[in-house]
Amino acid sequence: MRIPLLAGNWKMYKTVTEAVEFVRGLKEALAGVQGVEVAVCPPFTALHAVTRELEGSNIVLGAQNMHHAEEGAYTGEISPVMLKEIGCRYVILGHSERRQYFGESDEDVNAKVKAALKHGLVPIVCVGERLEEREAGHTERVVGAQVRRSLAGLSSAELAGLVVAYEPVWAIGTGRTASPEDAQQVNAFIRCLLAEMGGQEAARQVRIQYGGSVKPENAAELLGQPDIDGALVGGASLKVDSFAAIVRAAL
Ligand code: G2H
Repeated sequence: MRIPLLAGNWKMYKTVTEAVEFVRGLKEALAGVQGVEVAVCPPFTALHAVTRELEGSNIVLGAQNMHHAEEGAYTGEISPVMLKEIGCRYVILGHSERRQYFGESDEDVNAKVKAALKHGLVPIVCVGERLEEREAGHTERVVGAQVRRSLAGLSSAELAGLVVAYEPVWAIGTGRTASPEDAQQVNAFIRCLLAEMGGQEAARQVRIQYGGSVKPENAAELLGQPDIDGALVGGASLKVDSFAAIVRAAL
């Protein structure tokens, strides 16, 4: 039985003040909710304030990126040790915006995934094809290569414990969502691939989210698919009402 994970990826939104106010509202909106796991992934600057605000609640903390090294002369970077210390449970890795704007490769993502696991963080590993790749019929080839390379060299137990987020690039922040059937098809394909890589048991346990313009209106249908184990939510996670409605759609 896989517990769905609803994670809010705030991207570069919310000051510390706004983050604290938001989390207070979300705690209230989700009080008593059970059977799903809820995470918020604020910008680095708000992690400390949010972790304090989340104490004693049923909401957990995630980060949006990290460096693979424990420490070092890497100006502007944040390490897994720092994220762990501040109370993060999850870290989003290889988001398409990181790949597109900051040149992250599957090999970079792989190094980060290994570092996250080593330090007890659960990676949310993002994969997804571009519009032209989908239209050319290359979705499985592209997503398959991303999964194989980003998760290379992991044990079955490590594969079983992480989270994969399928986020078709053409559906991110565009208002266009993959149909529930299309998303299910790719998530099922990813699960099959993970069975090849880590065995049936690992594939049965691993959680595979969908991400890309998830909103209250489409969440229930997406989350109702057998291989969609939650959502990585961007825009709609920035308002308490819409994020809480998406969480409730998973119940
Ligand atoms: C995809 C998603 C969150 P949005 O980037 O990871 O954002 O829901 O705004 O498409």
